[in-house]
Amino acid sequence: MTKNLSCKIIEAHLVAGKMLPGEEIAIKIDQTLTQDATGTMAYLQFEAMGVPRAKTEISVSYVDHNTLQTGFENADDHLFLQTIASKHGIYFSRPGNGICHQVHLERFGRPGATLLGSDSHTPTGGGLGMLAIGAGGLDVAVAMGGGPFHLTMPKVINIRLSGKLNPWVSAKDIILEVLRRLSVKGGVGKILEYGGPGVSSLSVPERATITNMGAELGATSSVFPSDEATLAFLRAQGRGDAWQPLAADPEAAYDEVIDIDLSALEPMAAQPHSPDNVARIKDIGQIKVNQVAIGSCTNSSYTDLMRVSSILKGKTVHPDTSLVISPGSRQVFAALAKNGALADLISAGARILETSCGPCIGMGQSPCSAGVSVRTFNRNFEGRSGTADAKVYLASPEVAAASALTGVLTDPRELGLYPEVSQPEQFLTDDSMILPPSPEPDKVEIRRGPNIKPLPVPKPMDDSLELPVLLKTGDNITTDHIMPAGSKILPLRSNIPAISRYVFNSVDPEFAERALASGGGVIVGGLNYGQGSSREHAALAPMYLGVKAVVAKSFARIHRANLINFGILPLTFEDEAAYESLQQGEILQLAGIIQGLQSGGALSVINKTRNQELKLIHNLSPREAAVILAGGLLNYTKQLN
Ligand code: MIC
Ligand code: SF4
Repeated sequence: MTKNLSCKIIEAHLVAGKMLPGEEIAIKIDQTLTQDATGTMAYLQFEAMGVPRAKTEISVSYVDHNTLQTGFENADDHLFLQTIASKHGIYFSRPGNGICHQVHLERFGRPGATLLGSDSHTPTGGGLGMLAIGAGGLDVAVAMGGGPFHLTMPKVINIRLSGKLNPWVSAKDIILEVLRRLSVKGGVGKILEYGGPGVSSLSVPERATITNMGAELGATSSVFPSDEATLAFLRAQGRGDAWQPLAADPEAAYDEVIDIDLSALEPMAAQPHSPDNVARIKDIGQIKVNQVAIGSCTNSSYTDLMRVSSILKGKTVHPDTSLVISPGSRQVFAALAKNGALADLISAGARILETSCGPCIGMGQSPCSAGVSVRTFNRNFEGRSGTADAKVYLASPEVAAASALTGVLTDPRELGLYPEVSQPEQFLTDDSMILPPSPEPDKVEIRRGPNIKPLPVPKPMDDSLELPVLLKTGDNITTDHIMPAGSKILPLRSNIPAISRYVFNSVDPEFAERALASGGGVIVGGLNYGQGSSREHAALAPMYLGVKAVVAKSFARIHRANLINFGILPLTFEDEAAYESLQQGEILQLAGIIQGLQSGGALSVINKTRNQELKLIHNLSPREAAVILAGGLLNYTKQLN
């Protein structure tokens, strides 16, 4: 039988279930990654499971998010992460070594492997032909302990690329085109598998820009074949032996095919406040730009930054525009320093930041009030930059660099000749900032600063509940709405009682107080509830405040899984019209929950305020229902052992 590439990788790792779209399957995980903002919880959970050493082929703990040390919290968390990694057989990538996805691509990823990461942009690894999936920290902890990863078997969509990109049009424009066509909900329940004659012209870092932003479509993963370009990249990393060729069989079947002619694409941007609000730069027009930020796990490879430096060389950024650059990895940073490109960037007036997520997650460099910021990043959700009324446009490094020079949003084709930049034969590899685990784990003492608070664990689900609707939201609520990030709140990631005070802070600052005062409740959401990040804090903190169920029109994949992992019921409406009538403050009565969950299907709920029946669907697999009833995945896993 002819098979597509995604099914081949899944089949080679299948532990349970049937590979039919919509069915629950379980796959073996070869590699894991965590970053610091989700990692502290993931390792506390791993520790609670009592497994002495990670059982994967390789597990890596990165520090890249919380690097602005404005108090003791982040530094304490780094020490905790370093020591717990050393003790439990996990590699530790030190702060300053780079953004997890970029470094993992450079140093650890391999075609054909499965990678589970506690960050939604883990599918970046798909650029190398691996099946890389983002998940909550608890799922990653289970995978480190040797457990399989459960997911709904996705549909596989073939994105067939033909033609070749024109000068000044780049990988970012390809994924912006996919977002324009499919929207931020368009990838839910799907793997986007790239193929076609256009693939061979794209390097691994370009492919990684595309798979990275598959997260913005809500896709389970995105994957490219492994070919000569993959081999060239791995050889340049001194890892040619990790290569194997991988591709879909000729005539492989797909659930859907989408054609994109690369030669027809033009420079584009995603306009505020959604990554799918895409238009051509020439149609958006020359709006004034206050800030340009270049970097993030989407666009900070060697070739991206070399192109930026060639564009800026010998010129000066516009006097009204601030340009900040954060290289994606120490490898990239060192190469720019060595070949003089860094000097060109500095001379042009760029403000150079350390290699980390930085402004992408609001860790500094917030734009001015009502400012326009053009960013090479992947998310432009309202307020994420740290400035509530800023307007963020997502665009390629070429558009960003051109706009930094002119001070207005600029189609880079106006700049003339496109600078030729190629991938080096050999990257500057140096793994001295990646610490291997200790050969004497018994001697390692785990350092726990006062910021590390014990992990709250939910109670088993009650059979009946009577709860108020604490909040009603619209469509496409992001995890940045539910659990905001930024330099003030991120340092509290290992302190759930403290961080829970900020749940829904930008939507309704009184939410946390109201939830605590009512002893818990229900959240009502629209379509694609919980899109965006993998942060399990968006489930863990509401759980701490007493949220027992979220009733929404539909859910984003990772957030739904996180709700279940922390014992919160994700419910949908049998009839979406019921969403309209449900209001904040109304009291819902759920009865016969245990039987309702075990028997599958619908739950009967009474809206006591209106004295009306409400039909809600749970769609939980038997395993998921058992997890909820046990009070979350940690309790469930303990019950099994
Ligand atoms: C993000 O881009 O939103 C983050 C910060 O990387 C998150 C993870 C987190 O919240 O820690 C993600 O994408 O999963
Ligand atoms: Fe970091 Fe931004 Fe990438 Fe998230 S999207 S991992 S915050 S660079």
